[in-house]
Amino acid sequence: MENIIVEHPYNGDKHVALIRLNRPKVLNALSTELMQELVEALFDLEDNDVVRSIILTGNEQAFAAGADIAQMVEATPIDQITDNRFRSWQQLAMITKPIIAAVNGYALGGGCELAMSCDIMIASDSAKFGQPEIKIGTTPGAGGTQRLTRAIGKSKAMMMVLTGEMIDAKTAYDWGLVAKVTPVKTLLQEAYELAKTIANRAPVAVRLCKESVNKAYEMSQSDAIDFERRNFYLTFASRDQKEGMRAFLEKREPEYKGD
Ligand code: DAK
Repeated sequence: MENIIVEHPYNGDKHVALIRLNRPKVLNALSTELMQELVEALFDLEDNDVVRSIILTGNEQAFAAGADIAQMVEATPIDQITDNRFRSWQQLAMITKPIIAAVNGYALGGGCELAMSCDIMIASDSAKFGQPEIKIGTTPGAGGTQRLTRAIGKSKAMMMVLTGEMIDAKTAYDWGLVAKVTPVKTLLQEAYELAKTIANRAPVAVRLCKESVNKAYEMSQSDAIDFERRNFYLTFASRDQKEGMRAFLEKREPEYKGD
């Protein structure tokens, strides 16, 4: 992998993996190659039975400053259709394990869209979020107008998308875009604590929770509540549900095996 670094086990923990976007000279601009490597790494971790949660991060300057403008500038619409760039973005949604975006520095354009595609976003107090595509004569193209609007509401999303201006981490927190803001120095430690906590939960239930929460965006509320209830019933087919409830009644810690 040339454009990303995968650390697994992370922090000596076999249940947690970290992927670092690694094109520092161009603020981690998301080239086609980087996106392909990212999806390949995520599928490897998805298929690795011991991995239970994944952290996605960049460096102190940038999570990612967007898609690679140098790669796009002269593209025609047909180039963009035929090179199948969108496929990598669609494949992100196939990952069933929880992905935590740990954002330092810029998360702009596709970088903001990538962070929003993750399941939980935490940010350092240096983070800056924006959809600046309007400043370079285009529009968000990887879910920005949709995920941002659902996260922060129409008026604030319109303001960001139509002006292209950035918001800081505190604003992103106040508006509900990120779950937590930390000092730069402790961002990865906080991300790891979160990843470890999730990794200690019953993996099948974690997967079904992720599915159910995501349905809040895809279905009517009543259909999504039906979907959630079926997932609830389904957990009763797992040994981990029996273990979790028995452990509670026996006043001990559960030992989840993932089945
Ligand atoms: N692409 C390519 N290179 C980039 C880049 C980018 N997005 N962002 C920064 N760089 C490069 C700069 O060109 C510069 O390279 P050198 O000149 O050193 O060779 C280097 O990174 C450092 O950047 P700056 O010199 O500009 O650094 P500053 O601190 O002055 O400014 C900045 C930082 C983040 C404010 C600035 O670099 C900036 O405005 N960057 C562009 C941000 C942007 O417009 N992002 C949106 C791009 S459009 C889709 C999938 C994805 C997308 C769309 C469709 N489908 C699959 C359909 C996404 C689209 C986008 O993200």
